[in-house]
Amino acid sequence: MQERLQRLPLVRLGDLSSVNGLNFMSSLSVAVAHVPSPPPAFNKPIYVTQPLLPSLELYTERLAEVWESKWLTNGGPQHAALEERLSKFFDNSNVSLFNNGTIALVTACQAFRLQGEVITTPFTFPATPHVLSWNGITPVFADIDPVSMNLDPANIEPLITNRTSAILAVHVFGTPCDVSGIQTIAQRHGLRVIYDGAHAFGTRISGKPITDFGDATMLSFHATKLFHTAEGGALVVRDAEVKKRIDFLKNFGIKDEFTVLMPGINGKMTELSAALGLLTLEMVAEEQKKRRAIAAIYRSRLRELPGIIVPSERPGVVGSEQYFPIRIDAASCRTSRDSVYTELRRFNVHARKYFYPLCSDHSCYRMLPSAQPSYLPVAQKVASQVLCLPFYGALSADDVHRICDILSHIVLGGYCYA
Ligand code: T4K
Repeated sequence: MQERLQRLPLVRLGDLSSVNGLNFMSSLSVAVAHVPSPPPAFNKPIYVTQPLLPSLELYTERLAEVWESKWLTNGGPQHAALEERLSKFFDNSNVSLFNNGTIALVTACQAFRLQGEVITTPFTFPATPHVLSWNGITPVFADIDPVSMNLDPANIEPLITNRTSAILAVHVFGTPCDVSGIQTIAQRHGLRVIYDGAHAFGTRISGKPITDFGDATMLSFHATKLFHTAEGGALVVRDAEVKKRIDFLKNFGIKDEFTVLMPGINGKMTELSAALGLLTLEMVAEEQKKRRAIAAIYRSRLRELPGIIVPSERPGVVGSEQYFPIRIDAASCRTSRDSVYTELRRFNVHARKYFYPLCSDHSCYRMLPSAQPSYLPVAQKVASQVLCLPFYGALSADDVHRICDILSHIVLGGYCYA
C-alpha cells in the first residue's frame, strides 16, 4: 500500500479530482482501491517480430541435398522447387524469385521501362521510393487514406503529368490498396501499376491472391516477414513475356554463355535461402492462425482504451497478418505515441514506429515539391500515431495479455487497467 500511495502523484492527481465529478478525497480513495502494481517488465526483449524457424534438423536435411548437388546458386533445384511451390500458392506461373524485395522492385522498374515520374506513397519503408531513385525516376508522393493507410486513389489523379509512367502503391501492413480505384485511374491515363506487396504474403481480396492485381507485385521474404527465406523476395507478374524479361534482368541480362541481352543485375536467390523457404512455407498457415488469435486478444483488450485505434477487419479481405499496427490519437488518449513507445521499452517491449518519419520527410526526398508536409496531411498524422506491437506466433496468450496490461498501465496513467 505504501508503494501504491507513493505512486499516486505520478498518476495525475489533477485528473483524479475530476473523475466522474467526485471530489478529490473520494476520488483518491477510489483511485487507491484500483491502483494495481505496474505489470512486471519482460525479462528479455520482446521484439516487433521474430522469424519463423523450422527445426534445425529439417533444415540440415535440406542442406545435405544442397551439399550433395554442389549447386549453391544460379537457379538450382531448391530455387526451382520453391518457385514452383509459390506459383501454386499464388495460382500464377509467372513468379520470379529474388535475393531481396528491394532488388525485385528495382528490376520491376527496368522490366516495365519506367521513367520520368512515378506516383507513390510516403507512408512506407524507404526501399519503396529508393527503387525509383535508383532507376533515375522521381518519386511523386500522394497522400494516403486515413483508414487503410494506403495510397488514396483520389489523391493520385491530380498528380499525373505527361512525365508519369506508373503508380507504385504499397499494401501497407498487408492491408490491400483500393485496387479497383487505382486500376481505373491507371487505365484512364495509360499507366503501369506496380504493387509493393512486401507485407502482403497471403493477403486475399474476395478469394483472389493479392498478386492478381496490377502489372506486377513485389513480395519481400526478409527474415522479419511472415514467409521468409532469411533474405529474399519475388516478383509476380501477369504476363509470361514479362517474366522472361525479369528472369534475364535478374541474372545480368545473360541469355547464354556468349549472349547478354540487356544490362541486368544480380538479383538471384541462393539455394540456401530457397531451401529455407521450402520449409518455412509449410509453417505459414499455422503461423497465421496463431497470429489471428493474438490479434483477437489485442483487439478485445485494446479497443476499449481511450485514444487507441486498433486495425479494422475488412469484409472480403483475408489479411497476411504481417503486423499489428495500432494508432494512438494524442487528442483523446492521455499520452502520445512517442511516450508510449518509450515507456514500452522500460518494460522491455520493443514496438516499432513503422513508418515514421515519412519517406517524404527524409533529407533525400524532402526537397521534392510533392514532399511538402502540407500536401500530405493524412500521412503526417498517421505517421505520428502509428505503433506496431509485437506480433508473432511464438508469443503466448499470457505474453499478449501482459503487453496489453502494460499498454493499459501506460495509457491510463497506471490506475485503471483490466
Ligand atoms: N517495401 C516495404 C514496404 C518494406 O517494408 C520493405 C522491407 C521493403 C520494401 C524492402 O524489402 P527487402 O528488400 O527488405 O526484402 C525491417 C526489414 O529489414 C525490412 O525488410 C522491412 N521492410 C522493414 C519493415 O523491417 P528494420 O530496420 O526495422 O529491421 P530490424 O533489423 O530492426 O528488425 C526488426 C525486428 O525484428 C528486430 O527488432 C528484431 C527482429 N528480428 C530481426 C531480424 C533481422 C529478428 O528477431 N531476427 C532477425 O533476423 O527493417
